[in-house]
Amino acid sequence: MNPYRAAVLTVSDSSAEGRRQDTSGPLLAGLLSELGFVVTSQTVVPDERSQIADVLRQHVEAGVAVVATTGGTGLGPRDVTPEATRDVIEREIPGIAEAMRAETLQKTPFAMTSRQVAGSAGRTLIVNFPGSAKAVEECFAVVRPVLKHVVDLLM
Ligand code: MTE
Ligand code: CU1
Repeated sequence: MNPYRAAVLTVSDSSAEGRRQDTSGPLLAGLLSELGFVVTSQTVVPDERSQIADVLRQHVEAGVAVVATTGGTGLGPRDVTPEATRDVIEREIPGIAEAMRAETLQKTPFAMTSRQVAGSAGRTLIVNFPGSAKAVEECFAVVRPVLKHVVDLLM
C-alpha cells in the first residue's frame, strides 16, 4: 500500500448542510496530490466536536499518513476543530501551527485569529488549516517542504 495516504476533512456547518460549496477541501486534496500523496478520503462534517473527532479517529485507525482539516479554527462560537483535534492527538507539534501563523502573518494580520493545531496520533499526522481557500494556499506553502519528512518520522 502507498505509505503516503492522505485524508481531507472539511469542517463547516454551511457546507455540511449544502448551503455553501466546499472549495477548500478539494483545494487541499489537490495540493496533497501534487506533493505525491494519495488522497483516499474527502469528507465534510458540521462544526460538531464529537463528529470531527470520530472522523479523525477513523483515519488514525486506518493508518492514513496525513489528515488535513480545513475550517472551524477561528473564534466563532461554533469553531471547535482545534478542541476536537486535541481530543484525538497524542503528541502536539506546536511548531507546525506556529510556523503557519507566523509566516502567513506577513500576508494578513488575521492569521493570528486562527487557532489551528497539529499533532500526531499513532502514525498519523493531523494538521488543521483555516477555512478559507486563500488561507489554505498560504498555510500549505509553509508546511509543504516538511510534510513528507514528518510522515517518514512517524512511520
Ligand atoms: N490565515 C491565513 N494564512 N490567511 C488568511 O486569510 N484568515 C483568517 C484566519 N487565518 C486567514 C488565516 C480568518 S479571517 C479567520 S476568521 C480564521 O483564519 C479562522 O478561519 P476558520 O474558522 O474558517 O478556520
Ligand atoms: Cu475571519
